[in-house]
Amino acid sequence: MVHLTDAEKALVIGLWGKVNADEVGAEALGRLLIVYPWTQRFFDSFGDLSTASAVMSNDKVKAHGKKVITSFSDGLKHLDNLKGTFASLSELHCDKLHVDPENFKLLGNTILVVLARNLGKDFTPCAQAAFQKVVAGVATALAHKYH
Ligand code: HNI
Repeated sequence: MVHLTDAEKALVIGLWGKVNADEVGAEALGRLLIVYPWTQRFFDSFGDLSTASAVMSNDKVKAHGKKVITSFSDGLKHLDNLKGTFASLSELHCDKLHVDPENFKLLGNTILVVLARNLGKDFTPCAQAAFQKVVAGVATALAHKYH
């Protein structure tokens, strides 16, 4: 279970308000597909993913990144109940989408990279630690219903 102190929660919510979440989602999903190209197998209907620039300018990647990050943002409002919040999405990714849950950790990593780029000096070691807990908590919650 992820546990954030009240100060960490406030830090996370405050910093999240400073970034353009849709852009973070699109860039994080794009980076996932580039850095870990085997993740492309889940998105064979997305068209051209053959080069880094094709991935980053692909409208379906952008739209799906936005969808994923909207759900992630919703999780930030429920940091004390991530498992409940992501229960049905966990079932969907397991039963219907057959996404290996290791991929949730990989996406968490690319979200951190994009936050670091966007927040610059505001992404202090405390903020990094707090967000690291959040992405780990979301990944654990999304994997919770796997069987
Ligand atoms: Ni994910 C669909 C949320 C990580 C592969 N995913 C969704 C939807 C949401 C969502 C919301 C839309 C559900 C619906 O249509 O009802 N995904 C999330 C979140 C994370 C995540 C919050 C992690 C933070 N998904 C991943 C990862 C992969 C992934 C890491 C694969 C590498 N997701 C999918 C696929 C779909 C999907 C595939 C269906 C896409 C489609 O529309 O065909």
